Amino acid sequence: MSSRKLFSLIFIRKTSEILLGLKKRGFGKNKWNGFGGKVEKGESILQGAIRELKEECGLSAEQLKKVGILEFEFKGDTVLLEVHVFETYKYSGELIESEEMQPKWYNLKDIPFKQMWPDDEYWFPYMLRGELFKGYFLYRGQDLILKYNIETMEEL
Ligand code: 6OG
Repeated sequence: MSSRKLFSLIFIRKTSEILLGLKKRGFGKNKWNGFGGKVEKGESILQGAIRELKEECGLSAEQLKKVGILEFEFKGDTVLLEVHVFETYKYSGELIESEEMQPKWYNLKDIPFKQMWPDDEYWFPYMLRGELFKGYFLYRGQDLILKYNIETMEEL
């Protein structure tokens, strides 16, 4: 029996920059990623996304748009991660470093893929082109992608 865990992943955008956070602890430690985390019981995925963004970098998102859904499996592990990816160009509040994340704006030309989850290099181009996407990745450990598939979607 496999079980599914729901996560949010949020990217704040400017025309030529994207806000990433260096994860300081836990799953994905020392990798740059968007902000986000587990969706808790009793909240929607969107509510979870807004909560995590605020907790991890101090910003309040307005008009979060869902741009992708990613599924991750790890060989030998029955848990399937379902990650809902959001972006927004509209936000308020003051950017802060939290116990979990050290935020930094990156120019779109300088995204640090070598210090990110290996899957990001595959699906970021869809997000940056403004296409909606669904992706599936099978990992062995946390560094090697054994199999993957990405498709563009009309709607999510
Ligand atoms: P917490 O452990 O902080 O949530 N996440 C991934 N993001 C990418 N780009 N690739 C992966 O490949 C990921 N697996 C998980 C979802 C973990 C955060 O990390 C994301 C959450 O935003 C395996 O609660």
